[in-house]
Amino acid sequence: MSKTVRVVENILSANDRIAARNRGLLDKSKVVAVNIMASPGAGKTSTILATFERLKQDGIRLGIIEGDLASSIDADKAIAQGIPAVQINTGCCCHLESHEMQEALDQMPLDEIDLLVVENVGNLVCPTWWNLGEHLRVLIASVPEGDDKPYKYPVMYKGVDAVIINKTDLLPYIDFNMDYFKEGVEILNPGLVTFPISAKTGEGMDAWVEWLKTAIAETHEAGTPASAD
Ligand SMILES: Nc1nc2c(ncn2[C@@H]2O[C@H](COP(=O)(O)OP(=O)(O)O)[C@@H](O)[C@H]2O)c(=O)[nH]1
Ligand SMILES: [Mg+2]
Ligand SMILES: [Zn+2]
Repeated sequence: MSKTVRVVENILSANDRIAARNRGLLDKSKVVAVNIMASPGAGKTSTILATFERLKQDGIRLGIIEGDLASSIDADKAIAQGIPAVQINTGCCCHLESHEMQEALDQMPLDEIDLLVVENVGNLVCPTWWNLGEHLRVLIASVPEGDDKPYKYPVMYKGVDAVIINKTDLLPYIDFNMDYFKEGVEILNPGLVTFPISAKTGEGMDAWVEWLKTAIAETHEAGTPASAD
């Protein structure tokens, strides 16, 4: 095995160790964490905020960790909605790592949160390699990016629990074959659930939010031994 490969493996296993600690802290605090990944501009922030509006009505207590190369623009939007938010600026790094998640968790009021959303750095290449300790991973694709993205970025599609296809309000204006897109997803990740939505109009949001609520409840059940209650 070459030296370079060993160094990369060591970095990833160090990342996994901190991720396991993060998961332990989340489980202890009964917080479900969802890692949201997508290319820049797919609509991560818009989808998250539209989702939060709905979850708030169900009394679900929310928090968000925002990963960006620079700026606090997205965290400021969440704070304006009254959501506890921590911004991580990665400088020139193209993904979030578990030690950054750990630092953000230290600043979060975990006892007052049921669902913690992590908006990862906009990038379709590597974020799924980096375990943060999250329970669920969701990839957001969007109509203007094109229907061939599962075929071109297979690693991302293999590493997630659900795919959102955002900006369906633009379907009349853009050549996007939904069947072709979904076939690509099915080849890579058989049975993976997909949610066509428009964060702008609200179309499709109900099905996505229902899935998320069920996933939160199931994660809570799995993470809580029967004797603890
Ligand atoms: N037409 C349309 N535009 C959207 C939708 N969702 C987000 N956008 C726009 O796409 C751009 C990027 O959105 P943003 O949420 O910041 O994406 P992010 O970079 O992935 O967080 C903004 O101009 C949004 O207004 C949608 O469902 N339909
Ligand atoms: Mg954003
Ligand atoms: Zn990266």
